[in-house]
Amino acid sequence: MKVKGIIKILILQAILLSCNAPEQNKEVVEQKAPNVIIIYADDLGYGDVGAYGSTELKTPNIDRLANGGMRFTNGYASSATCSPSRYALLTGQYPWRNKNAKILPGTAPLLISTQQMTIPKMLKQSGYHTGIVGKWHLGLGDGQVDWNQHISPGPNEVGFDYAYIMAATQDRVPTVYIENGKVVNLDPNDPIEIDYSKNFEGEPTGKDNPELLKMKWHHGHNNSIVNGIPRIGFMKGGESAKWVDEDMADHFLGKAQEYIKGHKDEPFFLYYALQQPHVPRTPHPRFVGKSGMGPRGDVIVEADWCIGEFIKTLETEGLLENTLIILSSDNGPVLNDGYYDDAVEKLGKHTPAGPLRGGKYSLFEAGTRVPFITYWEGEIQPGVSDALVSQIDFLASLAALTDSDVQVGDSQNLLDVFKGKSEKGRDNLVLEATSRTAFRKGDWAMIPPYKGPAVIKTVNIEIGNANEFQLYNLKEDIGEQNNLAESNPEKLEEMIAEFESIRGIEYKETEKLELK
Ligand code: NG6
Ligand code: CA
Repeated sequence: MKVKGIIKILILQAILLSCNAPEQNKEVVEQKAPNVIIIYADDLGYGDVGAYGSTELKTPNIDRLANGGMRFTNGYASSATCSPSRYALLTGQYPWRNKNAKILPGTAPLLISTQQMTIPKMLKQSGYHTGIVGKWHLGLGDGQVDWNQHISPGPNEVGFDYAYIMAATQDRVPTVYIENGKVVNLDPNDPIEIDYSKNFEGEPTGKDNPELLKMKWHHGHNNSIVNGIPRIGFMKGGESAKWVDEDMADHFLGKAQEYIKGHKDEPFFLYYALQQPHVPRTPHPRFVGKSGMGPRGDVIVEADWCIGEFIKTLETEGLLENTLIILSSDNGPVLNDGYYDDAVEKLGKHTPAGPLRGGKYSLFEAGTRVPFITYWEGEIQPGVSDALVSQIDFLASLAALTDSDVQVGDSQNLLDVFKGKSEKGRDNLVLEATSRTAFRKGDWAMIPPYKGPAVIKTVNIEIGNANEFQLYNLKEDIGEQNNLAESNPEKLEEMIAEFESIRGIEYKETEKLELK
């Protein structure tokens, strides 16, 4: 059924029925176009979820979605870091097409052009109300933001009717919530100043004032101190607007619940971008100690609880049967990402990457292959799919769902795959990690040679750099242990040729990034 058509009919019916009995109105509401919700975790690994094999860490609410919907075993984020993945998710464009699509500081200008097509823009055209609650990390303003004025352009200018966000990450300043371009609870007599290059005179820092810290930094993260946690970047003022880290999960959950309650009578799109389990990991006290794995495990338990509460709200509002829920993560897992928080020490037998090699920042599979679930009560039958799918495909697929004619280059319409009606996913996919790219096609993964260290020592993750080509058969060797580049030159040639043609480069020109 055509959604625009449905909406027109509904408006007509609503006018005709407006003076009739409430029962008839209810019927109208039930017929409305399906709501779309993307729940997006931050740094949640392929192996961090029960339905994906975790036995040590329990995620019953994510499992409920996975086991009651489609669970994808070959579902990918577009990048092994946050901003590029989020850019690709919302725009349907590969992040490597945009040279600025890198991990952004809190002062970065808006990464998405206001001219670009995005999921919320497209859905708005089809009559949806659109909202974002949670982590943004796609830049704000034009590079010269005054945090005390209306901040723009931002999410509202790229398609979101409603935005309640943190600007960048929990470890970056400004550590405040921003609602539709305005810092929440800001006292005009205590203006916010932000600088990523130098401190404000007299302000303590993580580096110089260890006595003020309740969480210690391991690498980076030694600039301004907020709530006893040292951050990236310097901040002054805005005392009354600062978030309470331990309350953030509840806070975003509350806003997400408010949003769906407030928009249940019209088709809506909600991008609910959780901040967990990214650093600094600050579980609410009621989750402390719940996982036995320290804060990283505890915030995953907390995130799972939030998802459960959120689903309950959909249920009690009668929305579950008319809502497509997509759940995924922006990149793979990392343990020590810059703070001493026992993530390594208390890991025990848990394997955040599952059987995959690498993690966040990596061109190996664990960088980008993530939990990937679609759920729609009554519409999607429970199942497991091995089809190759990417978050970049949401735009074209949601366009198909809502009968929009919007098309964006890299995004493919995989609606039938996401609904479990087809196993035919993408033919191939370019993977990105810290400005390097690799190629997945069929069962094969190919990583070109890159200079730089094989392991980022601070985070202890193998990122895929090597002097030679790497070629892995993921069906036989999901852990990428057996490099077949030499023994299978034909396959290698084929992969390189296709990779080059999609990337529009010749292999010799591939940037060889020096990593620090
Ligand atoms: C890195 C940070 C890391 C994390 C990451 C962004 C340091 C040393 N490391 O630069 O802690 O914030 O950026 O993560 O500062 S992401 O998931 O948002 O991409
Ligand atoms: Ca992330």
